[in-house]
Amino acid sequence: METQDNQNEQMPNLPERDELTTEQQIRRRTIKAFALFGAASLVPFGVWKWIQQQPKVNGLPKTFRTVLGGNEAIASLFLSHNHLAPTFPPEDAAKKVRVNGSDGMKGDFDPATWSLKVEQTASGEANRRFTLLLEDIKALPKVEQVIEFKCVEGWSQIQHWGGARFADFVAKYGVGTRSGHPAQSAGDWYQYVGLETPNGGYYVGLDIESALHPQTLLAYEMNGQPLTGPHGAPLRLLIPVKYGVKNLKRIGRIFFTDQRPRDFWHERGYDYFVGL
Ligand SMILES: Nc1nc2c(c(=O)[nH]1)N[C@H]1C(S)=C(S)[C@@H](COP(=O)(O)O)O[C@H]1N2
Ligand SMILES: [Mo]
Repeated sequence: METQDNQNEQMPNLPERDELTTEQQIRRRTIKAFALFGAASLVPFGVWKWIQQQPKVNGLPKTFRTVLGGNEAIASLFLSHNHLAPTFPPEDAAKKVRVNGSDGMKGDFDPATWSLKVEQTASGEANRRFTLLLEDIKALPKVEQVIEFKCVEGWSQIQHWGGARFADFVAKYGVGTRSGHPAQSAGDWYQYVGLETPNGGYYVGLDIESALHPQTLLAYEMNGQPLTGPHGAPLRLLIPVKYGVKNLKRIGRIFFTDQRPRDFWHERGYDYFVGL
Protein backbone atom coordinates (compact mmCIF):
# COMPACT_ATOMS: atom_id res chain seq x y z
CA MET A 1 0.00 0.00 0.00
CA GLU A 2 0.88 3.64 0.36
CA THR A 3 3.14 3.27 3.40
CA GLN A 4 5.17 0.60 1.68
CA ASP A 5 5.67 2.79 -1.36
CA ASN A 6 6.82 5.62 0.90
CA GLN A 7 9.33 3.40 2.63
CA ASN A 8 10.77 2.34 -0.67
CA GLU A 9 11.06 5.91 -1.74
CA GLN A 10 12.92 6.82 1.46
CA MET A 11 15.58 4.17 0.85
CA PRO A 12 18.60 6.12 -0.40
CA ASN A 13 19.90 5.13 -3.78
CA LEU A 14 23.31 3.54 -3.32
CA PRO A 15 25.54 4.89 -6.08
CA GLU A 16 27.86 2.54 -7.93
CA ARG A 17 31.50 2.85 -6.87
CA ASP A 18 32.47 5.21 -9.71
CA GLU A 19 29.38 7.29 -9.07
CA LEU A 20 30.56 8.34 -5.59
CA THR A 21 30.95 12.07 -5.16
CA THR A 22 34.41 13.33 -4.23
CA GLU A 23 33.16 14.02 -0.73
CA GLN A 24 31.88 10.46 -0.36
CA GLN A 25 35.20 9.08 -1.60
CA ILE A 26 37.12 11.17 0.90
CA ARG A 27 34.87 9.91 3.68
CA ARG A 28 35.47 6.30 2.67
CA ARG A 29 39.22 6.82 2.59
CA THR A 30 39.17 8.53 5.96
CA ILE A 31 37.29 5.61 7.48
CA LYS A 32 39.88 3.23 6.02
CA ALA A 33 42.72 5.39 7.34
CA PHE A 34 41.14 5.35 10.79
CA ALA A 35 40.87 1.57 10.66
CA LEU A 36 44.59 1.36 9.89
CA PHE A 37 45.44 3.90 12.56
CA GLY A 38 43.38 1.90 15.06
CA ALA A 39 45.32 -1.26 14.27
CA ALA A 40 48.64 0.55 14.62
CA SER A 41 47.63 1.93 17.98
CA LEU A 42 47.26 -1.61 19.33
CA VAL A 43 51.06 -1.70 19.48
CA PRO A 44 51.84 -0.28 22.94
CA PHE A 45 53.51 3.10 22.62
CA GLY A 46 56.71 1.96 24.34
CA VAL A 47 57.10 -0.91 21.89
CA TRP A 48 56.50 1.37 18.92
CA LYS A 49 59.04 3.87 20.23
CA TRP A 50 61.53 1.07 20.77
CA ILE A 51 61.12 -0.08 17.14
CA GLN A 52 61.57 3.52 15.99
CA GLN A 53 64.70 3.92 18.12
CA GLN A 54 66.46 0.97 16.48
CA PRO A 55 69.52 2.04 14.49
CA LYS A 56 68.52 3.02 10.98
CA VAL A 57 69.94 1.18 7.99
CA ASN A 58 68.99 2.53 4.58
CA GLY A 59 66.46 4.73 6.31
CA LEU A 60 64.59 1.82 7.89
CA PRO A 61 64.68 0.90 11.57
CA LYS A 62 66.88 -2.17 12.02
CA THR A 63 63.90 -4.23 13.11
CA PHE A 64 62.20 -3.66 9.76
CA ARG A 65 65.43 -4.23 7.86
CA THR A 66 65.60 -7.60 9.60
CA VAL A 67 62.26 -8.52 8.00
CA LEU A 68 63.58 -7.52 4.61
CA GLY A 69 66.72 -9.52 5.34
CA GLY A 70 64.53 -12.60 5.54
CA ASN A 71 64.56 -13.04 9.28
CA GLU A 72 60.82 -13.34 9.32
CA ALA A 73 60.36 -15.62 12.27
CA ILE A 74 61.86 -13.06 14.59
CA ALA A 75 60.79 -9.87 12.88
CA SER A 76 57.17 -10.97 12.58
CA LEU A 77 57.03 -11.11 16.34
CA PHE A 78 58.09 -7.48 16.59
CA LEU A 79 55.62 -6.41 13.98
CA SER A 80 52.61 -8.61 14.59
CA HIS A 81 49.97 -7.02 16.81
CA ASN A 82 48.54 -10.44 17.56
CA HIS A 83 51.68 -11.49 19.34
CA LEU A 84 51.71 -8.64 21.82
CA ALA A 85 50.21 -9.38 25.22
CA PRO A 86 47.52 -6.84 26.14
CA THR A 87 48.64 -4.06 28.49
CA PHE A 88 46.63 -2.30 31.18
CA PRO A 89 46.67 1.02 33.04
CA PRO A 90 48.84 0.90 36.20
CA GLU A 91 45.81 1.42 38.46
CA ASP A 92 44.48 -1.98 37.36
CA ALA A 93 47.53 -3.74 38.78
CA ALA A 94 47.14 -5.98 41.83
CA LYS A 95 48.48 -4.43 45.04
CA LYS A 96 48.94 -7.81 46.67
CA VAL A 97 50.78 -9.96 44.16
CA ARG A 98 50.43 -13.70 44.40
CA VAL A 99 53.55 -15.79 45.06
CA ASN A 100 53.69 -19.20 43.41
CA GLY A 101 56.52 -21.73 43.25
CA SER A 102 59.91 -21.71 44.94
CA ASP A 103 61.79 -24.45 43.14
CA GLY A 104 65.49 -23.63 42.97
CA MET A 105 64.98 -20.97 45.64
CA LYS A 106 65.44 -22.98 48.81
CA GLY A 107 68.53 -22.81 51.00
CA ASP A 108 70.87 -19.90 51.62
CA PHE A 109 71.01 -17.11 49.11
CA ASP A 110 72.64 -13.70 49.51
CA PRO A 111 71.47 -11.13 46.92
CA ALA A 112 74.45 -8.94 47.94
CA THR A 113 76.95 -11.41 46.50
CA TRP A 114 74.80 -12.35 43.51
CA SER A 115 76.02 -11.93 39.96
CA LEU A 116 74.53 -12.93 36.62
CA LYS A 117 76.49 -15.49 34.62
CA VAL A 118 76.19 -15.19 30.85
CA GLU A 119 77.43 -17.88 28.45
CA GLN A 120 77.36 -18.78 24.80
CA THR A 121 77.79 -22.38 23.82
CA ALA A 122 78.27 -23.28 20.17
CA SER A 123 78.43 -27.06 20.59
CA GLY A 124 78.60 -27.62 24.31
CA GLU A 125 81.80 -25.58 24.67
CA ALA A 126 81.37 -22.04 25.98
CA ASN A 127 82.88 -19.60 23.48
CA ARG A 128 81.99 -16.59 25.62
CA ARG A 129 81.53 -16.30 29.34
CA PHE A 130 81.15 -13.20 31.52
CA THR A 131 79.30 -11.98 34.59
CA LEU A 132 77.16 -8.91 35.12
CA LEU A 133 75.90 -7.06 38.16
CA LEU A 134 72.40 -5.74 38.74
CA GLU A 135 73.65 -2.22 38.01
CA ASP A 136 74.62 -3.38 34.49
CA ILE A 137 71.03 -4.47 33.86
CA LYS A 138 69.69 -1.27 35.45
CA ALA A 139 71.90 0.75 33.11
CA LEU A 140 69.80 -0.52 30.16
CA PRO A 141 66.67 1.48 29.20
CA LYS A 142 64.02 0.88 31.86
CA VAL A 143 60.63 -0.38 30.77
CA GLU A 144 57.46 -0.52 32.87
CA GLN A 145 54.79 -2.92 31.82
CA VAL A 146 51.35 -3.78 33.18
CA ILE A 147 50.30 -7.18 31.88
CA GLU A 148 48.12 -10.14 32.81
CA PHE A 149 50.30 -12.83 34.36
CA LYS A 150 48.87 -16.31 33.77
CA CYS A 151 49.67 -19.52 35.58
CA VAL A 152 48.87 -22.94 34.09
CA GLU A 153 47.21 -23.78 37.39
CA GLY A 154 44.32 -21.57 36.31
CA TRP A 155 44.80 -18.21 37.99
CA SER A 156 45.82 -14.91 36.48
CA GLN A 157 46.54 -11.44 37.81
CA ILE A 158 47.21 -7.98 36.38
CA GLN A 159 50.73 -7.07 37.48
CA HIS A 160 53.00 -4.06 37.15
CA TRP A 161 56.62 -4.84 36.31
CA GLY A 162 59.78 -2.87 35.69
CA GLY A 163 63.04 -3.94 34.12
CA ALA A 164 65.14 -4.05 30.98
CA ARG A 165 64.13 -5.60 27.67
CA PHE A 166 65.86 -8.92 27.07
CA ALA A 167 66.43 -7.72 23.48
CA ASP A 168 68.27 -4.63 24.76
CA PHE A 169 70.47 -6.80 27.01
CA VAL A 170 71.30 -9.01 23.99
CA ALA A 171 72.10 -6.01 21.79
CA LYS A 172 74.19 -4.23 24.42
CA TYR A 173 76.36 -7.24 25.27
CA GLY A 174 76.59 -8.69 21.76
CA VAL A 175 75.20 -12.07 22.80
CA GLY A 176 72.65 -14.26 21.05
CA THR A 177 74.34 -14.05 17.67
CA ARG A 178 77.29 -16.08 16.42
CA SER A 179 78.85 -12.99 14.87
CA GLY A 180 78.61 -11.00 18.10
CA HIS A 181 77.00 -8.23 16.02
CA PRO A 182 73.36 -7.39 15.25
CA ALA A 183 71.97 -10.31 13.23
CA GLN A 184 72.26 -9.95 9.46
CA SER A 185 70.44 -13.21 8.81
CA ALA A 186 68.21 -15.62 10.71
CA GLY A 187 71.04 -18.17 10.91
CA ASP A 188 73.19 -15.78 12.92
CA TRP A 189 70.98 -16.18 15.99
CA TYR A 190 71.47 -19.03 18.41
CA GLN A 191 68.19 -20.92 18.46
CA TYR A 192 67.59 -21.07 22.20
CA VAL A 193 68.12 -19.32 25.48
CA GLY A 194 68.44 -21.25 28.72
CA LEU A 195 67.97 -19.71 32.17
CA GLU A 196 68.50 -21.23 35.58
CA THR A 197 68.55 -20.32 39.23
CA PRO A 198 71.96 -19.92 40.94
CA ASN A 199 71.66 -23.43 42.44
CA GLY A 200 70.37 -24.95 39.20
CA GLY A 201 67.22 -26.21 40.92
CA TYR A 202 64.80 -24.54 38.45
CA TYR A 203 65.54 -24.06 34.78
CA VAL A 204 63.74 -22.85 31.70
CA GLY A 205 64.39 -23.04 27.98
CA LEU A 206 63.07 -20.50 25.48
CA ASP A 207 63.09 -20.23 21.71
CA ILE A 208 65.15 -17.17 20.77
CA GLU A 209 62.13 -15.45 19.13
CA SER A 210 60.22 -15.43 22.41
CA ALA A 211 63.26 -14.26 24.35
CA LEU A 212 63.67 -11.32 21.91
CA HIS A 213 60.00 -10.39 22.06
CA PRO A 214 59.76 -6.68 22.98
CA GLN A 215 57.68 -7.49 26.09
CA THR A 216 60.19 -9.98 27.49
CA LEU A 217 61.95 -8.30 30.42
CA LEU A 218 64.77 -8.93 32.82
CA ALA A 219 62.67 -7.62 35.69
CA TYR A 220 63.96 -6.05 38.90
CA GLU A 221 60.89 -4.08 40.03
CA MET A 222 57.28 -4.75 40.87
CA ASN A 223 54.78 -1.93 41.53
CA GLY A 224 57.69 0.51 41.40
CA GLN A 225 59.53 -1.28 44.25
CA PRO A 226 62.59 -3.53 44.14
CA LEU A 227 61.61 -7.15 43.57
CA THR A 228 61.11 -9.11 46.80
CA GLY A 229 62.84 -12.42 47.51
CA PRO A 230 59.78 -14.63 46.94
CA HIS A 231 59.13 -12.93 43.57
CA GLY A 232 62.69 -13.66 42.44
CA ALA A 233 65.04 -10.89 43.65
CA PRO A 234 67.34 -9.56 42.49
CA LEU A 235 66.44 -10.41 38.87
CA ARG A 236 63.77 -12.59 37.25
CA LEU A 237 62.38 -13.18 33.82
CA LEU A 238 59.06 -11.64 32.82
CA ILE A 239 57.72 -13.11 29.59
CA PRO A 240 54.04 -12.22 29.26
CA VAL A 241 53.57 -14.19 26.00
CA LYS A 242 54.23 -17.38 28.01
CA TYR A 243 52.62 -18.98 31.04
CA GLY A 244 54.06 -18.42 34.52
CA VAL A 245 56.24 -21.55 34.43
CA LYS A 246 58.61 -19.88 31.94
CA ASN A 247 58.92 -16.71 34.08
CA LEU A 248 61.97 -17.92 35.98
CA LYS A 249 62.59 -16.24 39.32
CA ARG A 250 66.08 -15.52 40.72
CA ILE A 251 68.11 -15.83 37.51
CA GLY A 252 71.65 -17.07 38.12
CA ARG A 253 72.74 -18.01 34.61
CA ILE A 254 71.64 -17.18 31.07
CA PHE A 255 73.08 -19.13 28.14
CA PHE A 256 72.63 -19.07 24.37
CA THR A 257 72.74 -22.36 22.51
CA ASP A 258 71.50 -24.37 19.53
CA GLN A 259 70.69 -27.37 21.68
CA ARG A 260 67.24 -27.10 23.19
CA PRO A 261 67.88 -26.40 26.90
CA ARG A 262 66.26 -28.66 29.45
CA ASP A 263 63.14 -27.25 31.04
CA PHE A 264 61.86 -27.99 34.54
CA TRP A 265 58.15 -28.25 33.75
CA HIS A 266 58.67 -29.80 30.32
CA GLU A 267 60.45 -32.65 32.12
CA ARG A 268 57.30 -32.93 34.22
CA GLY A 269 54.94 -33.25 31.29
CA TYR A 270 54.14 -29.72 30.11
CA ASP A 271 54.41 -28.51 26.52
CA TYR A 272 57.89 -27.02 25.97
CA PHE A 273 56.66 -23.71 24.55
CA VAL A 274 53.62 -23.06 26.82
CA GLY A 275 52.75 -19.92 24.84
CA LEU A 276 49.57 -17.92 25.28
N1 LIG B 1 62.88 -20.21 40.44
C1 LIG B 1 61.58 -20.41 40.21
N2 LIG B 1 60.93 -19.65 39.32
C2 LIG B 1 59.61 -19.86 39.08
C3 LIG B 1 58.89 -20.89 39.75
C4 LIG B 1 59.61 -21.69 40.67
O1 LIG B 1 59.08 -22.62 41.29
N3 LIG B 1 60.94 -21.41 40.89
N4 LIG B 1 57.56 -21.08 39.48
C5 LIG B 1 57.02 -20.51 38.24
C6 LIG B 1 55.57 -20.45 38.23
S1 LIG B 1 54.73 -21.92 37.99
C7 LIG B 1 54.88 -19.28 38.34
S2 LIG B 1 53.20 -19.21 38.17
C8 LIG B 1 55.59 -18.02 38.59
C9 LIG B 1 55.00 -17.30 39.78
O2 LIG B 1 55.67 -16.08 40.00
P1 LIG B 1 55.34 -15.24 41.29
O3 LIG B 1 55.68 -16.08 42.49
O4 LIG B 1 56.15 -14.00 41.21
O5 LIG B 1 53.86 -14.99 41.26
O6 LIG B 1 56.97 -18.20 38.81
C10 LIG B 1 57.57 -19.13 37.96
N5 LIG B 1 58.99 -19.06 38.18
MO1 LIG C 1 52.60 -21.30 37.54
